[in-house]
Amino acid sequence: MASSIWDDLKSRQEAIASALSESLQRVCVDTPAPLVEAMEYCLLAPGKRLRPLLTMLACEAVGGEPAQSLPAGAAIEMIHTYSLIHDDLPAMDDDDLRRGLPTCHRKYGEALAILVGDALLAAAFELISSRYNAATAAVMTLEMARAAGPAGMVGGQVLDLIGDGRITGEVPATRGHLENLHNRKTGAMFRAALRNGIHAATNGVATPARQEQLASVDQYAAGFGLAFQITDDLLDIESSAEKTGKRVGKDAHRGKRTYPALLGVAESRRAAEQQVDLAIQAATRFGSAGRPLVELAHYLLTRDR
Ligand code: GRG
Repeated sequence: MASSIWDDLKSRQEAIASALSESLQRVCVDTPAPLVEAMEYCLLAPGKRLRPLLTMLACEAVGGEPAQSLPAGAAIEMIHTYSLIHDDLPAMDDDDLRRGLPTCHRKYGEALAILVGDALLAAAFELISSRYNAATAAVMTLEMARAAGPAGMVGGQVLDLIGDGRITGEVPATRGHLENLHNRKTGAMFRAALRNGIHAATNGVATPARQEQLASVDQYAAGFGLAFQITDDLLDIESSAEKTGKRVGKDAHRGKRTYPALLGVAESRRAAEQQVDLAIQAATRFGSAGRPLVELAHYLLTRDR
């Protein structure tokens, strides 16, 4: 199962890889060489490219040309990569390994790693503004800024670090809180990736079908996001650094609040299956054009990285 979905998605991943290289060249005109080198090292490292794939698959699901989604997909991958670089810093998760390679600060030092993250975040917005018409760029910018900002990914990271005791504050040890945290920290970015796929397909024009399409991808993102996070927690227990390309076993070591810690492994697996079902229900509303989204949701249950 896992290999067949990647066979189906291979040509899309190749198009995304080219778009990432090309996008970096565009935004790195007259840029200091060490910064360009470190940006390339992080952005072009072998990630799964789930977010640009979701952008492309949502674009296709509503009849858009896959190529229309590429700048938006590259932009969301830049923001995702910035978040990984900053998350790996000593002040946050303090990790040595990412995407199978030494983390950015391990390779280039903390100062440059912070700046690579800052540069990727700004570059994402430059890319959207320069590659789409004004209406499309405006709506995509809003989606990305909301997803990445204080009420989205950064807010989710703050809740996570409060739970770890690295930021002062109080958070409840409940499943509802864990879901809220992950909806912000990882779910919001999946949602923006999918929504921007629809905006790319419709050129920012509010078609009569758009509200319904957005509602369907929102439901897909909610299920996909939680299933992704639950399986990420399970991989931290069950997989290896060789397979995942990042350190494993760290959650239990830190006493982190995770799905397996809260529900146990078997119940976590069931919860992931339920969330995948919700995502699949949403994707089937797109008919045969939503088939790759169905397969990508299924993949979460068998992934080993
Ligand atoms: C530092 C602002 C800031 C935010 C950090 C997303 C995030 C918030 C931190 C990442 C740390 C982490 C392990 C989160 C759990 C889920 C996650 C986002 C895993 C990595 O995403 P994948 O599996 O990675 O899509 P690849 O490398 O395949 O792109």
